[in-house]
Amino acid sequence: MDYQFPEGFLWGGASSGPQSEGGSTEGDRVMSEWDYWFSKEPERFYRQVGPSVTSDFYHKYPEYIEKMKAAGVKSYRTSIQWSRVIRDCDGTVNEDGIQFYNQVIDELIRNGIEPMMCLHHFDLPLYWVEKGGFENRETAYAFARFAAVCFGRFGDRVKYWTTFNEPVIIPETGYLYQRHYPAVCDAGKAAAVGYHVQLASSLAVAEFRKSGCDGKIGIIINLTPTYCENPEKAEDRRAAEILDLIFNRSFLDPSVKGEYPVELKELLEAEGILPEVSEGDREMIRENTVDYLGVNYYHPRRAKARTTVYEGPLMPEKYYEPYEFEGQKMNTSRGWEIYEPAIYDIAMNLKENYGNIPWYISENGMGIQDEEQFMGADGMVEDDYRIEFIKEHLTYLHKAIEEGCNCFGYHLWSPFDCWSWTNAYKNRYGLLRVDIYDGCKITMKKSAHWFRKLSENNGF
Ligand code: BGP
Repeated sequence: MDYQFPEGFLWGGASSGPQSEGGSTEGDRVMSEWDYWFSKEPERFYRQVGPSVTSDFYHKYPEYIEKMKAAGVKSYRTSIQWSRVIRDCDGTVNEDGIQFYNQVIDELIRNGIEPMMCLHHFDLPLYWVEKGGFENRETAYAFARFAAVCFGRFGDRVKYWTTFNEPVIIPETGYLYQRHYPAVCDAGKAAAVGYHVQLASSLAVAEFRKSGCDGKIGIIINLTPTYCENPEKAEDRRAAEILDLIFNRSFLDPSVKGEYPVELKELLEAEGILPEVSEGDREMIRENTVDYLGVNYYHPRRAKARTTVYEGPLMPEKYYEPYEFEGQKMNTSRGWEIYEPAIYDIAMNLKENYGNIPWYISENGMGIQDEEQFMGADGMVEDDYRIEFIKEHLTYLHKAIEEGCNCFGYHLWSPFDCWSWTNAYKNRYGLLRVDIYDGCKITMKKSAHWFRKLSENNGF
């Protein structure tokens, strides 16, 4: 064994409620922003496939759990859909939704799989979208009430909680880059939304502390280490620093340290988009930091100083230009750079600048288009590229652990193929193949067999 991991290391899989469950109208679930957006603008979605079926986990969860276990998955990170558990703005609890998640949690535990529950994975119920979503501060308080219901109903068995998955994506893709609802470009709104999401997270942490649950509460942040083209050039370094502030430190600092970076405040102030802060907010954020972090890592960012004057609406692009270089590895299906050493850099940053907070990889993975082309005669997908991808990332993670970083698990996105926002089923990520158009038949890929050994041996 070349790479042995610490005892008790969690080898897991990550998915989310809206991307796996389907059963979108069952158990009296109400519409979420995704159901709504799809009903209005189906052309935005790859091959016009929406979120109503996804992987059909709602009906097939016992089979998924059994097969995940067979693939060596020891912990399963998913999300509780707010739209399944709470019916309206008044907070009416939907007992059918509670029963569904109770069954899932119990089934996971029965199979020796640790349930890890996230409370928001890009999916706001429509009734809060209609009130302005996170543009409206009220949504933050409603989120905390929903979180309190979940702690009360599931907190006796769920030990790992997280408030948000990739909170920066909410302002980034919904209010700047227009890939999520409401698909507008408005930096002022983006800043306010980001602030309210952080407030919502801190309010939920406060509810968790009050609940008396004996688990831990964290947040899942997608970290994109930012490298500049020429570290000798102050302007290039500055471009990378600004991106780091916007995309990484905007949630990392308040969630872990309880305060925003001064430089970020100055940047927003200079642009005239500093969000309104109400009395008591600062204390709420300062006093309710997280116990641990989930880190989603897919790709880095590459920045250099702008060579031309930026014109157009206020966007991060005002401050940088991306650069490419020879030998840059790409996942061409997804258009993301593959850069494994970044996982080590993330680990060292958390160790040195964030008090060596406990953390785990809550997502890392490789989506491949037309994956059936790699299917052997026996019908098994021979996904050696996925095995290599995992191994190469783990090599750097292992090095960081040897050097004292506090990482306690690795979760692959995803244990099974699932629906992927506007990309629908274009790219497949799973250890388990799901034949979406054949009753969601589930089969093991080569990587599932490999992952089982990885998990059994606690290394490779
Ligand atoms: C993360 C999200 C996941 C998942 C994953 C893969 O950012 O948390 O929900 O979708 O990325 O990305 P994609 O589905 O866009 O290919």
